[in-house]
Amino acid sequence: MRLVVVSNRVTMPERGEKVAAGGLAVALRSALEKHGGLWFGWSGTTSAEPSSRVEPVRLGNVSYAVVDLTEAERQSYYLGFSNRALWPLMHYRLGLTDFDRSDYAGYLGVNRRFAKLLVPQLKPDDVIWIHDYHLIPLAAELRRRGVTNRIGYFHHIPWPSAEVFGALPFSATLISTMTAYDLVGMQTQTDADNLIGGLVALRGAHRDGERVKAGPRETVVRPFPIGIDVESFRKLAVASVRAATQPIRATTGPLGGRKLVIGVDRLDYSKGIVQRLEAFGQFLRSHPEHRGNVGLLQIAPPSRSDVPEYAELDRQSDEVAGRLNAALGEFDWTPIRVVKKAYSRSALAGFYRRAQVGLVTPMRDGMNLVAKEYIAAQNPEDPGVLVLSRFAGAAHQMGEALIVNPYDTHEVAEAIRTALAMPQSERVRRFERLYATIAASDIGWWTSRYLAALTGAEAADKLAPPE
Ligand code: ADQ
Repeated sequence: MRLVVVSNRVTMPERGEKVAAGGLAVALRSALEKHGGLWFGWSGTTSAEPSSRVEPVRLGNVSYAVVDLTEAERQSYYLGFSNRALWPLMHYRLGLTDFDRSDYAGYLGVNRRFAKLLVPQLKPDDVIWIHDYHLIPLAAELRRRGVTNRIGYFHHIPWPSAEVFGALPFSATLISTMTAYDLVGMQTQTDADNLIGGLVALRGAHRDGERVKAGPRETVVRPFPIGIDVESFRKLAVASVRAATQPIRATTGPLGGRKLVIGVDRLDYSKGIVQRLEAFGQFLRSHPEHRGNVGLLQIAPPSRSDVPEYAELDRQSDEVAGRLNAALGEFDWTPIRVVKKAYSRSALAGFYRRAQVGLVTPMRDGMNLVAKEYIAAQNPEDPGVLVLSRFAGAAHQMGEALIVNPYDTHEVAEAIRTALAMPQSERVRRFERLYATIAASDIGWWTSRYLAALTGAEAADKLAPPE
């Protein structure tokens, strides 16, 4: 078999594009190298004319085929329907959803064009693996053009209940395109149940366990919780903890004596950054004995800055951090540092290892890889404590973290206090279980388990997620 991966963005090594070590792009690339394959998607750039054909570039065992979008397509398909309608909707933020019919038309148009350009590249025994919400209708478009290959989809973000999803105009039409897939992978069982529930409620589909049928094809919907490359991230953390100490002195004090609480997220409203800053302020107000002894380092590189809701969040996080620092800081201690830039994997790994508390408190998140990275980076003899939102997919696997409701500022504040006071023996006990879980379901396990299910190579009972 040959593997064909389709994703919104394609990172091409020959363009010198950086791929996060251990990240999804690396895992997909290594699966492609193993099987030999094609990676198809948007180049990330726009051009005046839409691409009318693609010319794959072969590098080693993998060919890359990229399509340029027009600026109008970037606006409607990417910024508009994907990121102002589907993203907030899938994260249960109906109030932020901006539905525009012309954006929806642009979204369908790009999916149609992707299908048209991909079909001539396909071979009869190709297995096609499509990624994420930008490309939901792609399999239906490929089927319309006569493609009968196995086609799988993985949804990286949450899938809401039918009640929420049904608020989207054309929701029944869009959800029914999911039945063009042979296999749909979700991050959690809840997401899988929500999608199946939506197909039953909005399309009258028939459900039999993980199998759902609304037309000629039966689709399997199953959770495949995504992981990280635990072993290489652990090594990175060991190697870079010393180098990380110098740049974070501003938060930990000149002698490094202060404790460090860390948050790392793309600047996105789903990540609960503003609520987290408020919770840290609440913690310092309720427990003044900690003032001067602990600092929060929030790393938050801006993303999707062209979308107005993201620009507003940028402003809001500055405002809240400034207000709390002015109210609670001292001449020699700044409680919160917000740093809005991306760091190398090794710098991040070192920061995680230096932090006594990892604060991962999204309001809603598909999985959240930062939770797994934080655990992978810890020193097993003296590990830090993970405070984790119950609304992150990761909470379904990582129950030994301190699980919190991110909407409850008081609860998050108390969890920070508990984490800072936790005895070493309990920290070690929790860490060991968490590490074992993320190591057993790392990124290599995820890729091979998904592909085994898609190609029908492994018996279903061998594919159960680890406890
Ligand atoms: P994201 O929403 O991007 O991913 P997440 O899973 O946390 O969220 O992954 C973010 C990645 O970016 C992590 O690897 C993190 O280390 C990195 N990162 C964050 N800030 C950084 C910084 N300042 N510098 C460098 N790197 C930084 C989507 C879904 C998630 C799902 C993933 C994978 O929203 O729920 O877990 O896909 O499926």
